[in-house]
Amino acid sequence: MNIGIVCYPTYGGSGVVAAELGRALAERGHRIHFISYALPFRLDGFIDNIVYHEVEISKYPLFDFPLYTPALASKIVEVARFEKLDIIHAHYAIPHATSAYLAKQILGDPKIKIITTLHGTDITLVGLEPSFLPVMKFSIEQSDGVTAVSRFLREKTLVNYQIKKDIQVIPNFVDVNKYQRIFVSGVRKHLAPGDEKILIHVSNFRMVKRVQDVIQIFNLVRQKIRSKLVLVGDGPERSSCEQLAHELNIFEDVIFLGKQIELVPVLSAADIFLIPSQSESFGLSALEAMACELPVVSSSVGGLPELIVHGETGFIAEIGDVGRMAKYTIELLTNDSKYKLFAAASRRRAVEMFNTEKIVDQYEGYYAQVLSGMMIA
Ligand code: GMT
Repeated sequence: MNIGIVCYPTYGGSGVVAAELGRALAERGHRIHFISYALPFRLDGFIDNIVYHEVEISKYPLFDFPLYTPALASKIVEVARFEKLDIIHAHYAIPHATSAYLAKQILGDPKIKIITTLHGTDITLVGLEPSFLPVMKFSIEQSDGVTAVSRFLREKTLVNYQIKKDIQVIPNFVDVNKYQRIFVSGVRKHLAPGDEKILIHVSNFRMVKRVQDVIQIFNLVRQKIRSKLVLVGDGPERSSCEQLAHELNIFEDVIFLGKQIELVPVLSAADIFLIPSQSESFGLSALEAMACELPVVSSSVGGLPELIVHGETGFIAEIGDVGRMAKYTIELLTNDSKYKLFAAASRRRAVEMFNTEKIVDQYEGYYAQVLSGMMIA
């Protein structure tokens, strides 16, 4: 198949999923055309069957705001015509599903199908703003196929947008060969020179991630267990998190690593992954941690309970209940045999339920279904 993948190129779950899906499909012999304003960050180097098409945005003085939606639509039209695309797969609905719809109208070819994959904040946060809602609802309804990364997100979409459409749940996935616990000499020693336990969190430091809760959990844990907190990523809340670590007088034990391209060595050095989010449609970062044998302690929101099995691969607590999350973390870190069971179960669940091959099979099957027109309206 010839598939156009439209996605955000920056750090963040939806871009990662789009890039890894494109890579896996290319390995299966499909011809993949990435369409974005920059090269997706996981796609460096030459990869057979993958081509990148950059969207150029004109900076005419009259335009106070960049006109990305029409520029993207024009690029999709161009790529679809020249490369004879069968499918345009939009990851993250805003504005990709809208540009794809516009492109399809211009192309006027009913054989080209649009599939939109909903990732989370496109539905739960940004898309609900009155300035976007009618366009979002319309763009989702007009897609030939729609997938969501969790059952939670499917339900939210149907209810919030009052859409009567069959939405297929296809969960996120992880390359379990790449994401596995490795020993990298020096990383653990560097992060925890006194052989302390290591708690880790990876995110884009947006409000929705509640990184302050991560610090509060750590503050309670370190009163009982010699430990360090490693924070990976960057974003709007980083400064206030640094401030909080200072206020709590624990800054020396909190290591802000900033953005990291290679996560496996850092995850492999850690003991527990924390994700106390306010909203999380799936939690790809938690899945990557599980593949590296990390038990996860999380909030009970969104798609997290579909990923984490409470009492088996980790623990789940009410949103904001830092005391309980700290208690669970301490319980795991002070009971070695329990910890080993949880670590092994995390890896097993990632391998059995969320490995790349299994989930890419589901996407391929869904593409075939949409192309054959066998969709429920
Ligand atoms: O919140 C993020 O980490 C970024 C955001 C994105 O679009 O890149 O992530 C969303 O999509 C990811 C991939 O499907 C999911 O794993 C995240 O749970 C989801 N984020 C939220 O729902 C807040």
